[in-house]
Parts: sequence; C-alpha cells; structure tokens
Amino acid sequence: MKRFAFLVALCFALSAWAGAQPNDVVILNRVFNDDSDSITNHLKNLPTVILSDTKVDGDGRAPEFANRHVWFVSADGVNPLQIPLDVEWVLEYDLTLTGSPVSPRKEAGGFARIGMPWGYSELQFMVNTDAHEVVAFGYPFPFYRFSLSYNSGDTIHLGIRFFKDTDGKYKVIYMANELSSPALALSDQSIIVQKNWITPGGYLQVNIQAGNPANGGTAVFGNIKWNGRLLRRTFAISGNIELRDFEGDVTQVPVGVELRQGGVAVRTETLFTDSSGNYVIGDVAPGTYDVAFKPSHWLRTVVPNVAVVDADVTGVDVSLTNGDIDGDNEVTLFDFGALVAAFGAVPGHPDWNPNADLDGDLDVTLFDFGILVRSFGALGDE
Ligand SMILES: [Ca+2]
Ligand SMILES: [Ca+2]
Ligand SMILES: [Ca+2]
Ligand SMILES: [Ca+2]
Repeated sequence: MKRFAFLVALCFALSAWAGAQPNDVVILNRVFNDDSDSITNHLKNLPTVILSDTKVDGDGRAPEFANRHVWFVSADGVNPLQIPLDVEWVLEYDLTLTGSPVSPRKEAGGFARIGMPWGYSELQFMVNTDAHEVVAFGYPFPFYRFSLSYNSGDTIHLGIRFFKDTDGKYKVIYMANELSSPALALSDQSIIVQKNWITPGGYLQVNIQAGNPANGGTAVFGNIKWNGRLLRRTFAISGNIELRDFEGDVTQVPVGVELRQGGVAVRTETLFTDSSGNYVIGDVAPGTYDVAFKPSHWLRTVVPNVAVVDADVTGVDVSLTNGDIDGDNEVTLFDFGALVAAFGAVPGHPDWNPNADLDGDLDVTLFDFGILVRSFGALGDE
C-alpha cells in the first residue's frame, strides 16, 4: 500500500510539471537541403501537419543525397520545446507517407532531438516507401523493428512514449498501429542527463532522383496527440467577476465555471479570482462558447457566444446577484428559511452556514436578510 501511494505521488509529481506544455508545433524547413531549388509546401493546421517536397531532382551542387524537413512540439509556435527528461510524455499521430515514385526512398515518421554535451543526437522512427520498413534507430535511442510492411499511401498510427522507469532509467516504447515495443532503455544515460532535454516531433525525407523533376514526397501527420489529447493551439479567457453585496475575502469564494458548446458543458471547473475579482480560464481550444459562472450563493450568469479564434479573449466580465443560500439558482422562501435557521450564528456555532452569510462578515445578521430581500424572486440563467 505504501508503495502504491508512493507511485501515485510520483505520477502526480511527473504530471504536475510546471513548465510550458506543448500546444503548438514549429516546422523546420530544409534541415537537409541538398536540393535547394525543390518546391516545399508545408502546412500547419493542428492537429494536422503536412510536410511536402517536390521537384527533388538535385540542384547540380554536391552533395545530392536528400532533403529533410522536421516539425517539433512547441509552446509558442516559434521555438522547439525542450522537455526535461523526468517528464513523461506520449506523442502519437496517424501518418500517411506518399512517394512519387516510391523509389528512391521517401521516409517519414517520428523524430526527436536529445541534448548531448556536444549539442544533440537524433531519433528517427521511420516508415519508408522502398524497403517497406517500420523501424526506429539513432544513438542513443534503442533500435527496434516492427513486423509490419509499409507501403506508400498507407496510413499508420505511430507513437512514442518516453518515461523514467522505476529502475531509474530513461526508456522509450515505440507504438505502431496496435503493436508496442517493450520498454527499451536509452544508452549512455549518464551522458543524456547532463543536458537533460528532449524535443520530439516528426520528419519527412525525400531522396534526390537526378533527372526526374517529378520526384517528391508528402507526409501527412493527422490527429497529432500529446498525452492523449489532440495538439491544438489554445488560448485564455479572462475577465472580472463582481460578487455583489459582499465584503468578505473574494479569493476564498469558489466559482463554478462551465464552458458550453451547443448547450453541452464541454468543460467544468471551479476557479478562484484574485482579490480584485479577476479570473483566467487557460488552455481553451478555438471555438465559440457560452461561459456560465455560478459561485456558491450567487445566481448563475451565462455570457453567450464568447468566440476564441486566434488570440486570448479578455473582458468577459460578470456581475452576480447575491442571495441563493441553498444553491438552487433562485432566491426563494427556501433561502429565507436557510437564513432564519442560521440567524445569529458565527463560525464554529452549530447553526453556522457560510452560504447564509451573504455579505461575508462572518455573522448571519439583518444585513444578510436585507440582501436576500433585495434579491427575492430573482432567477439565475439556466
Ligand atoms: Ca545539392
Ligand atoms: Ca531540384
Ligand atoms: Ca435558492
Ligand atoms: Ca453576514
């Protein structure tokens, strides 16, 4: 039992990493650029990334091996995100690689850079169009080959899980469709911890075919998921909540918040404001929301049609009616009854009901009664 509790605590510590979380990617064009006059056509439309390169027939200058393009997870869309090695993560997507023609080689798949004392090393977890492989390699990552045959145009689900195992070693599990590799340790663990970062993503490589301007390849990475969640740029909704007729500490008032789409709550949480009533709802995916606010003994207010497009939304302010002691979103005789039952009580008294202390002065008095009378008969938003 103790061990279990310890593991739970450990998992919580890992998931509670305070650093920036990936919610975007950055594309690095021409990491290999042996054909500088090819035509690239990359697209970022999360959770999809498309890397494409055509007219890969060489540029007449050595070397004439290949072009390679990479994307990495990012928190700002500009910089690849360096993730500390102790943070567990899973990156997965549905990959469709098309080569025209299938030979010479077109390859694509998972990619990662890991910090090394001399810079970095790289993982390739590739499918290819000519040898039909599904294979992972690249020092210090473990080699693994799946018993799968890949053909140009196939869609394959690929994933990489990176974690620190209970034996203290950093390991990966490669996933391809329904198959998974064993947990495989990286080599030279004492070296990789010196820089302590890894940046995962994906890549496309198109080998040059001299004399064939039609030579090219396209890799579609669809449904990119980070820790099981579709990777999308997210934004914050913020504003001010005025808790009317209240002189207590607003930072201690739990505010139930719902983000609704089409009348359905897609996200429910409890937040607390700062001492001025300001709040922030972070990590909101683009979309149009009705935002519902229901603090303990105030009536619900819904702000309709808050559109999150491509930037943080500010100024979603509400002013809420006080008096709903029993929390049923109306101010009625039941609230009056609850106030009477708590009348004269202070914290610690058996009759004390914090929701009957409408004005927050830690006493249930005629002042609370006055608030209830002013709000009497009011209904909150649905
Ligand atoms: Ca060249
Ligand atoms: Ca060319
Ligand atoms: Ca009520
Ligand atoms: Ca009071």
